[in-house]
Amino acid sequence: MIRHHKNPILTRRDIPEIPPRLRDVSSVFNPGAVKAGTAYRLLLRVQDRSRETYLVPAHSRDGVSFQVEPRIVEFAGLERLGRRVYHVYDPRITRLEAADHVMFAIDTDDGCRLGLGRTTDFDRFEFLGLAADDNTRNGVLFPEKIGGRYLRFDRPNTARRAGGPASGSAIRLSESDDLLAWREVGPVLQGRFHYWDEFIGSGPPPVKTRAGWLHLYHGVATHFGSASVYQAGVALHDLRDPSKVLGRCRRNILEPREIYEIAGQVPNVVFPSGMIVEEFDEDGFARPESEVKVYYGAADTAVGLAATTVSALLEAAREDEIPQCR
Ligand code: BMA
Repeated sequence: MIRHHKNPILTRRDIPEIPPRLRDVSSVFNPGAVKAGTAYRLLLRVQDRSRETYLVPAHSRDGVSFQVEPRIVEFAGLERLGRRVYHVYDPRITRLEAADHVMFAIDTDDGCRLGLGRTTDFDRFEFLGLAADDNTRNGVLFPEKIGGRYLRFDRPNTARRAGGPASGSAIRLSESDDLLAWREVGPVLQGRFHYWDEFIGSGPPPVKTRAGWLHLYHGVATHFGSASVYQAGVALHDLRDPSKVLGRCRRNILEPREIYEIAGQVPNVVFPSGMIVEEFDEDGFARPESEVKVYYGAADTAVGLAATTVSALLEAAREDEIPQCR
């Protein structure tokens, strides 16, 4: 992955004041991304000194210089949820059946849930409902039905490292008939203890290639003194049965190295959450030579952009496994 020379491409200074709710912004990170025609769109996670979290849209013609819109995205209908919502955050965007579906984390009094929203114009966002009734995070919808049902990867949010927030060490595949009621199909990836990805969670939604579904994820190394290190990795899944893992990188593909990744609200974090593949073939498969743009949160403070190609990601996913971690 090659970091863009303009990194970090978005910092708190790029976010306009949106009074009365957003003033003197502290951080912008973990964006969802989608490309509509020639327009790149991000949904940014923005916080100010209250540490309340808002989703703010941004758009761009080149995928690098973003115009941040002075408005906060509201999901119409969320107010009818009937429970207190502390934060809506870490949106992942999937174009599915001609609409952009946004799956996000919701912090409630019962822990974290997944919520699902939808938009067709990035102007009006509709809340479709809760899409998990247990503590779950990092839900990423597949862009098409497979075997007649909707699929997603998600991550039960039930493990906790000493003194740390809730996390998890297993990504599972889930299925649904209506996008709101989900059943577990089975576990697909486990954390590899003692290595770079002990705790894991999906990154951006999976991308279809002729070799399988490309799946970026984040891995957390928890065995260092006081700090955890968040890195990015890639796995490859069978096209017809994504619970089958065809390959998984041995080494991370992006790790905190630059100062804006090492220092910030949460140090030592790269958190991939948006991915744009530039070229697809006539059957809807990502072309191997296509450029890939990966948008990621850096130290929970800024947004980074790193570029690669589909074939480089496939190559990384086909690395030899770490011995005994199959
Ligand atoms: C995870 C989530 C992300 C965050 C990351 C690093 O557990 O809370 O939103 O970016 O930790 O702090």
